[in-house]
Amino acid sequence: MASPKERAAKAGGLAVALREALGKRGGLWFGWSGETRPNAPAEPKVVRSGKVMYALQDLDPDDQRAHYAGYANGTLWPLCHYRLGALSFRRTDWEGYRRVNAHFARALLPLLKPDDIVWVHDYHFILLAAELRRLGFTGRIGYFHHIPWPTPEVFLSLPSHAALVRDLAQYDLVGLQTENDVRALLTYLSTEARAWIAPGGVVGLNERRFRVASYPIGIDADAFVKDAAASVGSEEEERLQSSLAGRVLAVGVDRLDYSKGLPNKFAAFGELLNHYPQHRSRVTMMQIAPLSRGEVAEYRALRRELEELGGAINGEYAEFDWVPLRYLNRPFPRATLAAIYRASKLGLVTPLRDGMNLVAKEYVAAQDPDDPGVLILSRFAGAADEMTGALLVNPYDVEGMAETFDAGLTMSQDERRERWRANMDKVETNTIHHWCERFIADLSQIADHFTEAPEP
Ligand code: GDG
Repeated sequence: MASPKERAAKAGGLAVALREALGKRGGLWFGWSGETRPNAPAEPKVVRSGKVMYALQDLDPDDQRAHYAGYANGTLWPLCHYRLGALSFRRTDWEGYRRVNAHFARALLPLLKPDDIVWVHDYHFILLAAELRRLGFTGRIGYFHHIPWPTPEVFLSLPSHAALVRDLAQYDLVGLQTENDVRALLTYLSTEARAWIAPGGVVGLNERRFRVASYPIGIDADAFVKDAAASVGSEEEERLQSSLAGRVLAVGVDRLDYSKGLPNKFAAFGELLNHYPQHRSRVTMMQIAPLSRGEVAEYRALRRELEELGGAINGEYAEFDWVPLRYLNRPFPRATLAAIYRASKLGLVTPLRDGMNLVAKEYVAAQDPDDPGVLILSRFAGAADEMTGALLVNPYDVEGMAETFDAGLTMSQDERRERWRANMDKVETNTIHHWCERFIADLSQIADHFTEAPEP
């Protein structure tokens, strides 16, 4: 097993930024060890590294299946991404999800001091605050939801919606990616849960007060700027350029996930070659799509669908010296991604629904300011709120997307620079470090919000 430090380093921007924030203040990093064993006791393995203590908890294999592939990725993930057709709900999964949250709380509690602040990440652990409160913890607990929060009509499809939100209310601060997400949760709270809402997103639900606010996540912009600039003239960049032989590159980087809209993106690229034949043999699309959640059936079906679609595009349009679509199912180092982003004239980020989408911001950060590429972005990605210089698309409109790809490929350099500047201003201002600090500062001072917002 990799050491906690190695795991955090591999995990990319978010884990690195959190580790840095913890390293500065000192603190505890608590999570799943990645190991399962029958009847695992609630006793994490603890390792100290500098000012940070890493505590990693094992899980029982049946609990892990019900929690991770079951309720988290089979129920909550499709629900929050508006994919009700892919949603499966089993009471045994819900019970497994509750057991894992309770197990984690029992393992975490002995490591907490009363005045610690606790920051919980993502939909796998929505019940953690409530479980900690049941064990007597009264300190501040915040939660950040990395994925969209669905509108009440969609959220009500979840059979356990009331219990989930009752426990969510045990956090002091609930952070969401966008104002849209905040609106969706507050509307549910006021209409379905009969909560009162005060300005600033302060919520009163029975005896509890908590706050809901948006914290759009950012990236480590400097790191991408540096990696991309360093790639110019590198051996890797030369290999890439010589393989393109003067052709234009369009890039997509997405986990192989049905929320990312990959079949629609492939179809739009096929449509571009079909309806705009001037781009045939001139534009190459590269889709990097590392495999994800192979234990969930929908992901295996998606993989087969993409292999068929990709094969059909290449079969139809390839020349003996040009393959239109390069489709890669494995991850690449961050520096390689930065080099590919920079070499690409189009960044294709077209999810059907996405909490934020960091690839959109990484693509912007990696561009050459004098000759930047064009970001094509789904209006259903959280990033669309900030990336006002992007060309927005509706991924359900395949012909419309092909038209926008063409517009991006033929855009003047002046317009590209102007649009890039607008995006880059946001990427540089709202970095991952800024995001971390803002959330922690708000959680630390949460009591002020409650006194400033009396019950209406
Ligand atoms: C969730 C939400 C939200 C991808 N391929 C490689 C690689 N990646 C990196 C990207 C990017 C990250 O993975 C993916 O982040 P996204 O934001 O695009 O999407 P999710 O994984 O679905 O993340 C999302 C995010 O949480 C943060 O809150 O934005 O909406 O769904 O950083 O670069 N990294 C490397 N090689 C790869 O091949 N090194």
